[in-house]
Formats: sequence, structure tokens, C-alpha cells
Amino acid sequence: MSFDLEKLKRSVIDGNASEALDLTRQALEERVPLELILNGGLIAAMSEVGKQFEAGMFYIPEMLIAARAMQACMDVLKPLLSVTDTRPLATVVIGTVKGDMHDIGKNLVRMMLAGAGFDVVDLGTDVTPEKFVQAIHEHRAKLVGLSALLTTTMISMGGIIKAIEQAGLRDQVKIMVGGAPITEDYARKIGADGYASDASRAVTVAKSLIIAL
Ligand code: B1M
Repeated sequence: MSFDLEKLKRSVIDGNASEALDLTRQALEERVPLELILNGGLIAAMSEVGKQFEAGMFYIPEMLIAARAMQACMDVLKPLLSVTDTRPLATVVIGTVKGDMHDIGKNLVRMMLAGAGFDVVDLGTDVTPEKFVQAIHEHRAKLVGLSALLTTTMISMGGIIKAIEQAGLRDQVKIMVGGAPITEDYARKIGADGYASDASRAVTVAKSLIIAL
């Protein structure tokens, strides 16, 4: 394979959206596997950006432009993550929890779930417990997906689960959590039904949870 995955990764790290887009399109033309483009190129780039931020080499603007480049590439990949099947498996309500603006990972999970045949309602970022509860009602959701990227916001996940309980909806939905600081143990501790460390595992977990409903 002649495609230069490192170059794609570099262009996202540098926040060079137009080059990243060209390279993503080129990768698709050269039939580079989607998983490799995502994991070896785009996600690997964001993980490097995080390391640079921690090391004090990158600041918020650099993180932001890298995130924009990544999002642009994900938009190109989006149609390829979709299936043509018409009957949805179930409705999933997904969102990034209150106080948290990170949405790249959540968007990827959303795309993969939609691609796997789920009907996905995306509540966006900074989502309050009340909004989750309202959306479950409104869309008769069977699955709820909570995403958090900050150690300061992941602690609100337990509160969202309690709010769903208090609204009398806990028996009707399965709750899946994820995001970089979340672990299987943490998910269990707060009473979630499932945890996934990445977007493709999220699909497997989501399918197993709705079978259990
Ligand atoms: Co922020 N940020 N950020 N940031 N940012 C992190 C998370 C951080 C780890 C960077 C670092 O220090 N190394 C750090 C958190 C530290 C901590 O909490 N311990 C951090 C910080 C500190 C901050 C600010 C507080 C910085 C500041 O203002 N001083 C601030 C907070 C703003 C806020 O949210 N209130 C901030 C802001 C930002 C930007 C806005 C600039 C930008 C976000 C842009 C956007 O999302 N639209 C940003 C970015 C880009 C990052 C890093 C570099 C990259 C995150 C990312 O997109 N990763 C990140 C460093 C890192 O993660 N290494 C960092 C790629 C993405 C595909 O992975 O999101 O993990 P991820 O998603 C994965 C899995 O986690 C999983 O599947 C996904 C796909 O495989 N997953 C799920 C995610 N959700 C799931 C849900 C599921 C299942 C699986 O089920 C429902």
C-alpha cells in the first residue's frame, strides 16, 4: 500500500483541514481500510494533539483547529459508515454531558451506531440530565449514550442515571457510557448497563444491550 498514513496524521495535528481532506479522499480512492484511516490516521492524530497539550506545546487554539480538521475528515467518511437497511434496530439518544464540549468521539459513536442501523438522536454537547430525560420520553428511546472527556464532567454521569430513575424510565432504557476517562469499573459503579472504550465496541455493546431489553 502506497498511502502515507503518517502524512494524514500530521495534517490533522497541524490543523491543515484542506490537506487532511485531500488525503482522506485519496486514502478512500486507494482503498485504504476505513478502520486504518480512522485509528491509524485521525484518532492517532488527536491522541498526539492531547500529548502536545499536556506537554505545554499546544494551546486551546491548536487543539481546536486540529479538531476541526478531524471533523471535516469524519464528514467525508460518514456516508461510508451507513447501512441501507430501512428498519431501525432501536432509537438511541446520545449526548456529551453537561459542562463538556468535546464531541468528536461522541460524533464517531453516533455515526457508527447509525451505520449499524440504529436510529440516533444526537443531543449535542453540554447536555443536562433534564434534556436526556425529555428526549427519552419524546423519542421513546431504548438506549441512552453518555459521553464525557473530562474528569470534572464524568462525575455527572451518575446524576443523569439517577434523573432517569427518578423520571420512572430506568426499566425502559439501557444506558451506555464512554469517553477517554471512563472505565468499565466506573461504569459499573454509577449503575450504567454498558461501557465501550471505542466507537466500534460501542456498536457491539449497544446491540447486546437492546437484545437484553
Ligand atoms: Co480538551 N481535553 N479540553 N479540547 N481535548 C482533553 C480531553 C485532555 C485529555 C487533554 C490533555 O490534557 N491531555 C484534557 C482533559 C484532562 C482531564 O479531564 N483529566 C482536556 C482539557 C483539560 C480541556 C479543557 C479544560 C482545556 C482548557 O480550557 N484549559 C477544555 C474543556 C472545554 C469543555 O469541554 N468545557 C478543552 C477543550 C478542548 C477543545 C474545545 C479545544 C477540543 C474539543 C473539540 C471538540 O470536541 N469539538 C479539545 C480536544 C480536541 C481534546 C483532545 C486533544 C482530543 C479529544 C478527541 O477528540 N479525541 C483531548 C486529548 C485526548 O483525548 N487525548 C482533550 C479523539 C476522539 C475520537 O476520541 O473523544 O476519546 P475520544 O472518543 C473515543 C472513545 O473515548 C470512545 O469512542 C470514541 C471513538 O473511538 N467514546 C465513547 C467517546 N464517547 C463515547 C460514548 C460511548 C462509547 C464510547 O457510549 C455512549
